[in-house]
Amino acid sequence: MRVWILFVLCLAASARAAPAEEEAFVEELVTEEPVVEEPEVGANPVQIEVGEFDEAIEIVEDDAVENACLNHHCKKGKVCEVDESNTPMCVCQDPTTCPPAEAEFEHVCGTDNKTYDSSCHFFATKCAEGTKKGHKLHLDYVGPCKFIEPCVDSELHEFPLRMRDWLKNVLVTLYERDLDHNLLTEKQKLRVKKIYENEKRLQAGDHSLDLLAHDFKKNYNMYIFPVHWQFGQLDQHPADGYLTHSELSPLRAPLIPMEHCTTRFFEECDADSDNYIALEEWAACFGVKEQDIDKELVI
Ligand SMILES: *[C@@H]1O[C@H](CO)[C@@H](O)[C@H](O)[C@H]1NC(C)=O
Ligand SMILES: [Ca+2]
Ligand SMILES: [Ca+2]
Repeated sequence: MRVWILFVLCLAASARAAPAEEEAFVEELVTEEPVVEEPEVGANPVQIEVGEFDEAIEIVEDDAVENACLNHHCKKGKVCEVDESNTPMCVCQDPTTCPPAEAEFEHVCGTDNKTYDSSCHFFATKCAEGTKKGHKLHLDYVGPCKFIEPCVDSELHEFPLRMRDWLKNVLVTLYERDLDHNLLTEKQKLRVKKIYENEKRLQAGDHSLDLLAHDFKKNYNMYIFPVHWQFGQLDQHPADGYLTHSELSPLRAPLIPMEHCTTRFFEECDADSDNYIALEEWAACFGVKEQDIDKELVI
């Protein structure tokens, strides 16, 4: 549980810091070199063509190349290159140009159940595959691929019990720490204040599933906002009321190795199987009643 909480603290902080990143995934979790701006030595055709003695020209062209790509942002898996007329464009990154992974935790597992050295290697491969076959390769989870136990029905029902309790605790923790960090907006703070100050609130701890189920019935109202809040945290690329696979990734990918029901839970959450999780589907998965689903709470 503790790991979960730390993890979402990071998530919340980074979501507020960089709300407009294109690929929603782990940029924050797997630290990566900013690969975009600096072309590899030797990979730049201009440098190769320039003769030994044309040093002055080389410098001028080099500057121009750098500048053209400087403010040209490419999404994950792509790098900026310039064509003959010095126009910057994003092309698939060669996976061999990715920095080598230094530890196993940098590995990621794709939905093809193949282990990739790092998310850089993964996204570079995904980019290349996309143009070849158009098949949908996604990042599945953080860490090397491993055997994940099938999730049985009884376990599946436990997942939302823990997750709801955890979301509520995460918000209360954010609220407590907010003085220094500005982790919540004013609107969010008003909502969490009510939960925080409620004396009947179940304090954070390792609770039995029976107690969690009982508390959900008794203090149902306290869980409505946390469920909406998490949806809003994820629904940002774009914020359209639907979660795509990559929007869900920041939550899902680190969770799968710890909670083997994660995949099945989110699959079944997409009740109409259109590959998007709508707010209504999300809320229903977490036991929020239809009449309590409120777009205004996604703040
Ligand atoms: C995925 O790969 C891991 C490790 O190579 C293996 O143990 C596991 O059974 C595979 N899972 C599936 C669904 O094939
Ligand atoms: Ca969205
Ligand atoms: Ca759906």
